[in-house]
Amino acid sequence: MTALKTGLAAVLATTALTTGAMACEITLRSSDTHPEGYPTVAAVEYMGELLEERSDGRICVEVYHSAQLGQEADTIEQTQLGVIDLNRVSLGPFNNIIEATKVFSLPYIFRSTEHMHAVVDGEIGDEILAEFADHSLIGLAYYDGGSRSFYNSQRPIRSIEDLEGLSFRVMQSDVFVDMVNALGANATPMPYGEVYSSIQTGVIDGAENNWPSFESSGHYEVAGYYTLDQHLIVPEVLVMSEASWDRLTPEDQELIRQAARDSVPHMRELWAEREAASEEAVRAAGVEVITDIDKTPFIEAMASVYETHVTTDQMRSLVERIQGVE
Ligand code: GTR
Repeated sequence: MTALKTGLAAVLATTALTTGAMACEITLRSSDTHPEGYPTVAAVEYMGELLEERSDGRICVEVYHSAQLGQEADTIEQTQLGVIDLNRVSLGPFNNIIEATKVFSLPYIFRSTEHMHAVVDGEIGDEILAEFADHSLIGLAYYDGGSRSFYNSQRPIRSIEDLEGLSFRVMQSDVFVDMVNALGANATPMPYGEVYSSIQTGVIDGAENNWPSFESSGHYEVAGYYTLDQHLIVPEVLVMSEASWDRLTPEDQELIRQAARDSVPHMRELWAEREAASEEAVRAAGVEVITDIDKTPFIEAMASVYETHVTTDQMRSLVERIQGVE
């Protein structure tokens, strides 16, 4: 925490949402764990360009990529406090804070990326975004996060049996801990930034993620087996600090909301390109990719995760409605 504070203090020399800085009257500081050029980083930069143009240069966005402002769970707290204005994160780290976000983090809840798009672009997506308001945050938009699969340093995983005894890092969410344990493996929640060295030193055997993250994090260098079981399609989310939001006029709030929405189609294009490029790079590096996998036992093993986490009427109804979306 002290290290985090020192790091943040160094980067954020002044308070958030400064006025009068350079040509911009309002500068929104945005956090992202991914490096420059990653689709989420590029999408928020694009949103900033739209905003600057539409506000005649008054409103600007500065993206602090590569976890410069901290690991996701910490940056979420900082955003709730108003130290960080905008934050692009996975929905996963919100699971333990906002119960309804769990519904998009349930294994195999979405049949495909198209199904996920239909859900988040519709009224269910809006309902979940509205939930952030009770937690000092404004939900602005959903971004793509591909599908997540297991990778490890030990052996090719071709069935659930092969997972037994291996330890996998998961995002800090009880849903993901229960998911990995239900498959007979051991879950270790830890920040993204610690995964590479933890696999390298044998603290854990592997982790799970999408193609672009597997590639850009370099995890493929230390985990040579990637099994496309595609257990999760977790959307990413762009949120704003309510404290920063409340300091803006309704007109400027609307500009931000609209620019965030308008960055989504661009983000989806960038994502599709990067997914293909990352897959090519990882395969070229010699990673063994296991694609001939029967997902049925994986899906069946998830029943206990649903039993544990889908316990309220709200959650049950959300699951049913999601399944009913074409
Ligand atoms: C990535 C996601 C990040 C972060 C990371 C993780 O796919 O884009 O926001 O959540 O996974 O596993 O921590």
